[in-house]
Amino acid sequence: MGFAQVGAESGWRTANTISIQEEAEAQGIELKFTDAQGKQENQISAIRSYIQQKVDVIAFSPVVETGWDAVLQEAKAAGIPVILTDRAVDSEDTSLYETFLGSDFVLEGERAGEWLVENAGEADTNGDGTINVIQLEGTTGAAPAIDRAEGFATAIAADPSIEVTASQTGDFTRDGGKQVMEAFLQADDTIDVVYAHNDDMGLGAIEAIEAAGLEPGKDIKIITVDAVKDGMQALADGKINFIVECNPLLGPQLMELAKAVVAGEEVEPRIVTEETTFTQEQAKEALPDRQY
Ligand code: GYE
Repeated sequence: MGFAQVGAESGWRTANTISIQEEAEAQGIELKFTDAQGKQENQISAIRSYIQQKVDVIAFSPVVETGWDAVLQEAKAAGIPVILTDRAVDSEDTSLYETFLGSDFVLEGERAGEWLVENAGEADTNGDGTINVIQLEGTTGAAPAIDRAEGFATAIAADPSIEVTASQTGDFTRDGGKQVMEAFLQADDTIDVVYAHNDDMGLGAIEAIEAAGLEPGKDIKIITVDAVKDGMQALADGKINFIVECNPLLGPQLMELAKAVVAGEEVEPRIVTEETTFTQEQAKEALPDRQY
């Protein structure tokens, strides 16, 4: 298997990489692994090199949604099956890949927004009747950034007092979240809620909020996605208010799918990962057994 990974931008990504590497070894699959450092052109050249090396199967997690048709056509022409994992491509020709294994990111965004609608009263931290939300977006053009924004917007439309007043990318990194949040805090003193597309950006925002002399989780409510250990710890500590889970442990299912595809078996075109959500109380219970 040739696997073209996005990079090492977050705790989620690290857990995902470990899951893939460990499971390949456990199942006796020879894994050629590359880290694209967040760049689509690096992923494309990794995929081209896997085609040249005539691997049996290519799997990858596309950095962004668009711009994959040419390289996927090359793989198809070479007779090498492709499996998409974690993130999707927007190619109209679905014969370019065998299956897509990963989360429903729109649903994740909806779950984040629904929690806010249900907890709108307590989220209005300055009591002015409107709930001003700052959105920290994932990587521009990435499926989870696009879909988590869309799902959230759909859910909060149920309550006209909730409004996303500013939205900017923090590139799914802790540093990115911190920097964007610092700028937002300087420009606006009416922020009630931060909705971060992943835990790492939320954790960066916490640093910025504390540096500004405010209390994260109280003065400003924080909602994130992923539920990696550091995020869950911050949730249990009361600094994050709600986390929507996104499961990175895709290795076992990916390797099973790869074997089936290489054996010429039909596989389901879309396999959705099962996920849950966590409140502060639930995080305290779940933390001791959390694997990642
Ligand atoms: O939520 C984020 C990571 O594609 C689901 O990418 C993944 C996202 C995940 O960097 O932390």
